[in-house]
Amino acid sequence: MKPLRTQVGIVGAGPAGLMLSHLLHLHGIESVVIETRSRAYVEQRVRAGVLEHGTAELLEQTGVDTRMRREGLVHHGIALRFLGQDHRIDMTELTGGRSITVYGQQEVVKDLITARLSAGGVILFDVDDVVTHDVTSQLPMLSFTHAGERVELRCDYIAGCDGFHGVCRAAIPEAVQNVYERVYPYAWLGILARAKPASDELIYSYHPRGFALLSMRSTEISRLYLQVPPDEALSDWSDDRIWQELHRRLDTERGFALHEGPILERGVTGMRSFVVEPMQYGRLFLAGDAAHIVPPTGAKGMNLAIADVFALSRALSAFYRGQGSTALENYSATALARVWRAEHFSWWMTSMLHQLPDGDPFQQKLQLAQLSYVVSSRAAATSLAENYVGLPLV
Ligand code: FAS
Ligand code: PHB
Repeated sequence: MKPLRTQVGIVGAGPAGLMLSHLLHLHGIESVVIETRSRAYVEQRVRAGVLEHGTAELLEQTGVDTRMRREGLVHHGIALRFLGQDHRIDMTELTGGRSITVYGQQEVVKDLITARLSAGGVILFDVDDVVTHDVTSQLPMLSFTHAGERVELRCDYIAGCDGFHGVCRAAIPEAVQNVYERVYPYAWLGILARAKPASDELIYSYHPRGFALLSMRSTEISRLYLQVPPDEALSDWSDDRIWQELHRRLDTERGFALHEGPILERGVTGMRSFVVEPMQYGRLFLAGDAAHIVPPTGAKGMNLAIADVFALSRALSAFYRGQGSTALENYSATALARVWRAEHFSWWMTSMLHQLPDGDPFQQKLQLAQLSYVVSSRAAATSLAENYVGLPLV
């Protein structure tokens, strides 16, 4: 048994865990990150693609923005496409200068790993059998196997950043947990293709056959999504079928030249809303997908993880500076206020843009009325814009 000691034990090397370790380091607080997967795996895992204004600013303010500023695409608007017409939402104009940056989550992960290791940070990859211990004591512990050796890591605090399928949420007794959940009757089939994006900005397309999204990763790589049934088998979708359906759902009255190309990555992602309250128990704090999930329609998942750890890092910094533990005690309430705002926005965008399985005509009329209102009312467009670019970090 190998004993280790640190101030904050962080479970998970995704955006939440890595950003937390980076922020704590800048506050002079030591942490150890433990991750089940390999470095290569976490750095190639294709997931989110949109950074909120505040997320991009935080990367810049904390010195991990060089590649993002070089390779990321700053966008000032998105298009809502319905009834064969495009309607641009000028988010920068509506929000007084805020924008989004299109930059893959795996790139953020790479940049944060590089920053942590360059600063002498400790990230243990390929760990197994992680167990939380004594989370209500003054000295909680993480035990795990690493390089064939069982390790006991004593910490002042544990941050559960291990995603929806991690182990940390279970450290909160079920009798203490309040779970809120909604599973949607559809999923997203997503592809990454070596094809020049057919639009400079993202296009959210409402279509009777189902929702489609045109996004991108660079001027040469397209990221595209199709609404499919929740239990859809990827094997039922040939390349031709994928492109044909994308052409149909993204077409407009004037015609739309969607560029095809080799599909580099594909996958089906289920859609759910999920929140566990509280996001803390004893000296365990949950952040990111370990505590909440949003449907990806609002591009909130990764950004919410960053917002959680921004709040947690400030609370831990206050404690270690001798300013007491009030901010730590209030972490869950602070984080949940933003979580529920993002949960609502993600549910609202998802409900407005996706077809119900039964093709309910009343629902379709409501959706078209909502879309028409959003693109014709400055107040409604401003509400969408300020939620999409992200509210200021607190
Ligand atoms: P993550 O899941 O990213 O990271 C958790 C880490 O903990 C992982 O590296 C995992 O290997 C590790 N881990 C798990 N169990 C562990 C254990 N027991 N011990 C140690 N480590 C452990 N969001 C968007 O905004 N837009 C999108 O398009 C989008 N697409 C997505 C597609 C998929 C398939 C998935 C699953 C999610 C998608 N998301 C998207 C949401 C996603 O980006 C998350 O919100 C984001 O990864 C959250 O970051 P973390 O909280 O760090 O969790
Ligand atoms: C992406 O580029 O992966 C992306 C963009 C916007 C979304 C979801 C995913 O709402």
